[in-house]
Amino acid sequence: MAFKTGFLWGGATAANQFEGGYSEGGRGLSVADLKTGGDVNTPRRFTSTIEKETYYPSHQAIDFYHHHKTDIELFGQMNFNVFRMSISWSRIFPQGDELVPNEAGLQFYDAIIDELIENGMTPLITLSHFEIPMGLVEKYSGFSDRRVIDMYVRYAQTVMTRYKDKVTYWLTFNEMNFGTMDRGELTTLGMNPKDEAIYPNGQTENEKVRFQALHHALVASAKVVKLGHDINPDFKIGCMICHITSYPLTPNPVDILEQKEFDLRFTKFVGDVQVRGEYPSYMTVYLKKKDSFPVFEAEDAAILKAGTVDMYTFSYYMSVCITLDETAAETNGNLMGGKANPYLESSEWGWQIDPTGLTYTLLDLQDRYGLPMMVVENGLGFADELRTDGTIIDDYRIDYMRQHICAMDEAVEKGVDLLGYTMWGPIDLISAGTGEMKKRYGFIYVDMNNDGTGSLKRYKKKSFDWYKQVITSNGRDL
Ligand code: P53
Repeated sequence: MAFKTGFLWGGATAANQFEGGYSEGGRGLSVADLKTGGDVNTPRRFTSTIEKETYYPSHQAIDFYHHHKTDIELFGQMNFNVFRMSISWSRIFPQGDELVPNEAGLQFYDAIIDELIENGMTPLITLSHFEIPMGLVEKYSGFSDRRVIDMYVRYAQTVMTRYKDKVTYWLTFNEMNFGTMDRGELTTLGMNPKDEAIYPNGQTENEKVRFQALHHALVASAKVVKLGHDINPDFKIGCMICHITSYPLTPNPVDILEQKEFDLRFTKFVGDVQVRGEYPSYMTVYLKKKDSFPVFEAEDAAILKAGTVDMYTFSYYMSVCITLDETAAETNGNLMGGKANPYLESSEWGWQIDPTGLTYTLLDLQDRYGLPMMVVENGLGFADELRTDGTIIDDYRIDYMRQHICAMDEAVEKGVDLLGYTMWGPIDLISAGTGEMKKRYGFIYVDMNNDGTGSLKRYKKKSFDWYKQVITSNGRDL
């Protein structure tokens, strides 16, 4: 087995899917608090104000807010040495444009970070995981307004300074490449669907403004990488890319080319900017042709160059097939739009399980960037069953993870520089895609239903002891 000594093993979470306590401790509303529940066939809705009779999963989430001490102890029992979490921006700057942070919000994270460290974990912090304060959405339409760069930088400066001696690993934005798709404009970039200046006459998408907003977020990310290094030169700051690995469905050269373009425009573009510090020509030309290339201020090129990341981190759940053949079969409910691969099985949510694709992806990324990497999300969403005797026998999850850990091992054997692995949702939490509770990833079961009812009691699944043994043996005992 090839994992290096000190390899980081743990789990990953996001505040809006996990924390709850949405109105406690002076916290302001975030965009995630206005997203309703849904399911594999029903998209989540965004409501501009909170509707009385509607259930919003982020408000309580799994109530880590009131369970953090015991939840963190459970992670410690599995011997995690890293824990990925996000800070809720609106807990620190409730409206987003204040000059002074909310001390109660900072004190909440003081406690969390200290508990993690006491339980043997180094924190890995995402500054923005699918959320932005609603104040910034309403007043500025998020990153479409250049002034929001400074607000993000102020927020980052506040937390990076406060935790400079306790936190080494930081990620600027979660899966920022969703900003290249019309799905990313609200959660990541904060563009207000009610903004008539962006969406006149009932228009629901505005590519030109979206790429301008994404550009501002890329500038903000680069500024924060530079700032972080000034605050503590030992900081390791990463990009975080939704790595949808794709294959051509057939050897027809037109499919090969189509796949290449999907890979570059959706999967690689944002990471290319964050690693290399400039826009790649394939994207510049593509956007200019569509009149969607963003306005660069005089200093932007230099900012992007000065703020390149130290590590490449990404999520990996599945792969998809790409073809020009519109009649090719799709996978059920898969929001990514790729086609079905006849060699792979899918989860209930249509995500095609592909461990070999993880080895392939790590080799591809090593070759492209030569940077240290971390797989910061991976896992299997499954409708687990809590038996009457309080057990959950999740052998399917153990199988999924075993195969993906073997795939990482193979990549490391082949020369990939892998720093760590934080599987998604070590404790069951709210699904980002569907807002359901039913799509569970954890080693720890949370007794809660899709509508938020349930005791919130925590139960260890069979995979709990299995993962502990994996960590204790540094990936040898699978
Ligand atoms: P859920 C789609 C495709 C790949 C990753 O997703 C994705 C998504 C968004 O649904 O997001 C990441 O909960 C994201 C997490 C999210 C996790 O994948 O839809 O960073 O917030 O929960 C799993 O099953």
